[in-house]
Amino acid sequence: MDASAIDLLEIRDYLVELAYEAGNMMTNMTGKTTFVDKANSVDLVTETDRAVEKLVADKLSLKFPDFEFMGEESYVPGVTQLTAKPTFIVDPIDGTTNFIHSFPYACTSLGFAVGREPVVGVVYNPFLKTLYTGVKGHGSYLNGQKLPLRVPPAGSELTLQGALIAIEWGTQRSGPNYDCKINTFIKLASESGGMVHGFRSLGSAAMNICAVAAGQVDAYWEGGCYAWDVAAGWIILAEAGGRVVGGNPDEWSPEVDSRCYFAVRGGQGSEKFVKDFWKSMVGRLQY
Ligand code: LIP
Repeated sequence: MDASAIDLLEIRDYLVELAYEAGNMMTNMTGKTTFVDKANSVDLVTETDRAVEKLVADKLSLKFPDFEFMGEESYVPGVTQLTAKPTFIVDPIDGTTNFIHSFPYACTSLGFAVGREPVVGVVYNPFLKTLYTGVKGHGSYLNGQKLPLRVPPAGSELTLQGALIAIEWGTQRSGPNYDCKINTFIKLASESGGMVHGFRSLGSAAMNICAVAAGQVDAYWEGGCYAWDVAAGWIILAEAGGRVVGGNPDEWSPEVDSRCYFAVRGGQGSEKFVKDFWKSMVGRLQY
């Protein structure tokens, strides 16, 4: 089914309703819920993650029974596959570690893709009450304000040296991917390397991408997260004039489930910025 045959604005409006319901569950439970490890002691899941995903999945299957669903907590490695069918791609709580610590950068990330392309995104942080929405061809907004919020001065170029870049440690804390990230962070920050303005780590892929869409962060680089972490933010960023390219060099059109991403805001010089970033990488990410 082609996206043009689907009422994307109806999808957005319903996802906004679900986001507010999920947000109420999150604010009621933050700091109180138990949690368990998944891959290791920094890859966490709570009963609220699971409860929110069940609420969202059940309501979506009733409302849109012909569409597929992919969620973080029901994903089965090697079994669950993202097809070209219209699919909701959901992270019930993105920033679970923040949620556990009551650090207010946790959100629910509700994406919708057709032909494996994100076309609707809703990201809601109930702690800061920030609702990001994006629909293909209809722009993207933060609490009703059109994105990007920050537009750099005319004539200014996007360059590594002036960039604020969102990064994440992720859950792999040893091995070649970890080494690639750490050594690339050092090179980007160093006087002889990128001498970037700084790094920010919001602890949520979705919040990082939305900060890029708002123009408040220039880029976000991560390897190891999943389609549900980025699908909603992907279209929110695209509708704000930015784009997601690969987290490894020369990957200009990554798949939403490629697990290696470099999200970049719109602006003059962005293509050279991407190439300069890729040149600064120490090694490649492999997921
Ligand atoms: C998180 C991502 C983040 C990544 C973390 C974790 P979760 O998702 O948003 O970018 O660095 O390891 O995967 O687990 O909070 O939904």
